[in-house]
Amino acid sequence: SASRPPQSAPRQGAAALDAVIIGAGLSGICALERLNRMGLRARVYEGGSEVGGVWHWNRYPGARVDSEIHTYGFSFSDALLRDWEWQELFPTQPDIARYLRHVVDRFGLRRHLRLGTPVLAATFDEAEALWRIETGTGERVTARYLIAATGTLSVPQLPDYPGMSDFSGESFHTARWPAGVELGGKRVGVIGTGASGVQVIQTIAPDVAHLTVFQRTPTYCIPQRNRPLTDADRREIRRDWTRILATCRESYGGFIHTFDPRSGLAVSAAEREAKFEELWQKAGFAFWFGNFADLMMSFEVNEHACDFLRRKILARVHDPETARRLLPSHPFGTKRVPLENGYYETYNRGNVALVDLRETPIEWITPGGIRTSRDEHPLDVIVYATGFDAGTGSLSRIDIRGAGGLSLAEKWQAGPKTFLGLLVGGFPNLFIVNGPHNAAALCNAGRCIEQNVDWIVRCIEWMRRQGATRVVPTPVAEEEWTRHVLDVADASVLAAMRDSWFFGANTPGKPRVVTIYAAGAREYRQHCEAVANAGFAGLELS
Ligand code: N01
Repeated sequence: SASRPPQSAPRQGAAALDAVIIGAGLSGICALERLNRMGLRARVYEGGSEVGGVWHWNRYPGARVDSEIHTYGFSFSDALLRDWEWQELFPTQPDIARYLRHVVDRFGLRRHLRLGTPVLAATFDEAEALWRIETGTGERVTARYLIAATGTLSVPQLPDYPGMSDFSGESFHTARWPAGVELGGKRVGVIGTGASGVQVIQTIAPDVAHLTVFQRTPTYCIPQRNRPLTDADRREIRRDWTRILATCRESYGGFIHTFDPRSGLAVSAAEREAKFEELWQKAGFAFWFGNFADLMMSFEVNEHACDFLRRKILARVHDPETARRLLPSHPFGTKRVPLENGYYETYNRGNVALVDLRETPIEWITPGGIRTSRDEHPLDVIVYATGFDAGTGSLSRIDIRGAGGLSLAEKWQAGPKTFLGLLVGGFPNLFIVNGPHNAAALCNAGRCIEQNVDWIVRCIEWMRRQGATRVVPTPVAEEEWTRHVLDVADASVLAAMRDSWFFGANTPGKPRVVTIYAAGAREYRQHCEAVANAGFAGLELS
């Protein structure tokens, strides 16, 4: 349980700022707004030239959100909800980036931002109980609390094929899409078929001369069923706002979808099929997070869902050979499920070809294209939709040093160790939003980020009430949470498929350790609340 408050008066006022927040994405903006509202002196450092985080960087054609937008935006202001008019159920990247800029301006947060200013290093000063922060522009500042809002998927991961730098056309990662790229009339290759690859493939196919998709592992994609929002929709959303938020709060993934409480084995085959079809017809992640309650725990139920989705793919793709290559074999949901709008039909186009890298791996990138073990594919543009150094990537690139000079990257070398994904042993006053061991990776980011920030704010308020200057999880608390995260993954269908960013698989040299908390957002929140309600059990104050 929490240690007793210190007897002597804490050192106060030594830090220039109360809090430094690293990153101005959804998490950083949310944390800034809350701390600012509390009256704390908080500042955000952001490497990008604008706010937005993933919505600033991921400017590839077709980038759009996978959460129903009214469940994704900030919930702290009724006025914001009333005034902002979303045009689509799943809006595009430019619309969401515009919304985030609007939030920053409307709530007077811009003066607390330093854009174009990446944080390079942060060192905990034990004598003063504060963080010393250094930025890429040479700024040095001190703060009592360091809030890492650095994102789960913010460091692009490129493959290391021989010859990549010799390619004579244009090549880039989806998350670093350059301005002014013209794809019309060009031969384009896309490597990777995760959520980014699927969005870019289905969007650019009609515009390019020829598109070659290089697929290593097929995934189950489910229909997004995006549509324009009407005035009636917007009225309904505003009217039902409280209920919508409550539903998200009690759901597995922070989405509007909630699991069917029945087991998928407690119903007849016909009922199961009817349920799958009903879910498949719905928008968003209904098929995932609105499915039978044991979808992610029972291999048998999961396989029924996989079989259903494989039949959908076979029915949509005309060429039987291409359809066969698109059929996944891993359990559903063990890789993040992309939402699609006509993705499978893209393969019925005359100008689109699918290369299966399991049959014919890429051998090298030539000046004129991509050479597999079988053919040379001539290309003008190569798009790397190859994902991110997920979970720990952004934090391990900052030189973060805790008590005794301990390096966070070194501490996490064999996999992350955290308490609730929010705090790290040996790193006092460091709070991580939406980091590893958090439910956020399988969650509707808007909702889970707010939950994280609420908890952090509550913890800081509690510290300040006690007159404490230092908070850190006990070794036992950290060990127990880390064990629990691993156990939950082992008990679910996730254990059967470790070739995904959930396990760091796409980043060479990374240990295959689960980085996500798979029990879901609701259970995660209950853990967080139990800790806070028990006087922040597991934390040590001084
Ligand atoms: O990245 P990924 P992403 N050679 O890691 C392949 C979120 N997101 O950018 O599966 C050949 O999922 C790799 O193949 P394999 C979302 O959480 C959200 O698409 O490893 N191929 C895979 O096909 C998502 O999960 C949204 O065998 C290589 C692909 O590249 C996360 O971001 C939109 C390769 C990488 O897929 C990441 O998605 C977009 C290699 N060397 C993203 N290395 C929305 O909400 C990797 N691949 C809408």
